[in-house]
Amino acid sequence: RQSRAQSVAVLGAPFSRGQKRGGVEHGPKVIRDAGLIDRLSGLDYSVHDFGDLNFRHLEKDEPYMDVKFPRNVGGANKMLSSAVSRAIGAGHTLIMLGGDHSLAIGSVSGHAQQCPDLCLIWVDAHADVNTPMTSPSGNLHGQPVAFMLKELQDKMPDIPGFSWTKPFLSSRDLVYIGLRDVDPGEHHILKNLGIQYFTMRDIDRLGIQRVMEVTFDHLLSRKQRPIHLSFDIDAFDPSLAPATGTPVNGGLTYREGIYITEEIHNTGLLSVMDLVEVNPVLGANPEAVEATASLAVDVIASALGQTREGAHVSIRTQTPHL
Ligand code: 6HN
Ligand code: MN
Ligand code: MN
Ligand code: MN
Repeated sequence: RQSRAQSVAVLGAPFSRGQKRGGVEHGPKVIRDAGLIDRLSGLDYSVHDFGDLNFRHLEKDEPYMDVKFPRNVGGANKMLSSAVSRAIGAGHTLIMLGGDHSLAIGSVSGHAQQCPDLCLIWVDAHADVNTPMTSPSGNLHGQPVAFMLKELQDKMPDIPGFSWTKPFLSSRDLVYIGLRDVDPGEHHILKNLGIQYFTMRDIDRLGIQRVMEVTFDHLLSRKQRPIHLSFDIDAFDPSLAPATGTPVNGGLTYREGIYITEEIHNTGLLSVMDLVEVNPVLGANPEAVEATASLAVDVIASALGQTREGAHVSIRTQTPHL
């Protein structure tokens, strides 16, 4: 039906300084423990597990304005950016396991180094487009998109740790899905820049099928190009994904989430997927953690072609039992 990259790389980014709660750095481990690599191998890919990045922790990292841990976040993302760029340059489809969502700065920018014409689909309860001036928390996981957008260049101060990166994305090359907790400054940016977004209310009104149709129409109708999918597990309803730092009621159902990733797979254009904000320390019990991690595995597998209708391996050679 569509061409499939033969090679998927998995890269862990155990990092939590984009917000204040410990534990999200264990995301890569619990997602792997939930069986990610076997699931992807079962989909007929050659899977390259690149392991986890080894981020250097900087002791001295005073806030800049209200921005917390700027040098740690900047340094980790610089490292992630080159790792992502290398993996894409080597021809892999890449799955980046976070870690908190500040990691999208490095992931998307590294991807853009290799694929300057990429488009970005951001599945999240939050818009993550605060600037240091609009941020209510000072947490960088609420700000990654502001670092990417060319249109916000003059709104972004020079933050220590970020001299390596420049805005590279146009606001028309971005679509949000799942929003339901948008800060006033973010709402102003979304409206002012005319960004295409679908809140949970929009999903209620239009249905997820129509939402995906309009998403692809917006991003791909002029030309086919690589897709970066940045998937925050808190896009799902907290009943499905409880082990996460900033849960918001009224999120995606399991079927809506899987439909999003199935449709993205069906474009044949998925190039990088981030799966972020799984925090095992915040699960009320082991079952809550397992449910969240196994949901993460399900959406990743679905983005890479696992179907609900089933599939059979194509018959390449005549074998005696056939
Ligand atoms: N995330 N809008 C809030 C803030 O602090 O800027 C929450 C951000 C959440 C970020 O979930 O990746
Ligand atoms: Mn997010
Ligand atoms: Mn979020
Ligand atoms: Mn196959």
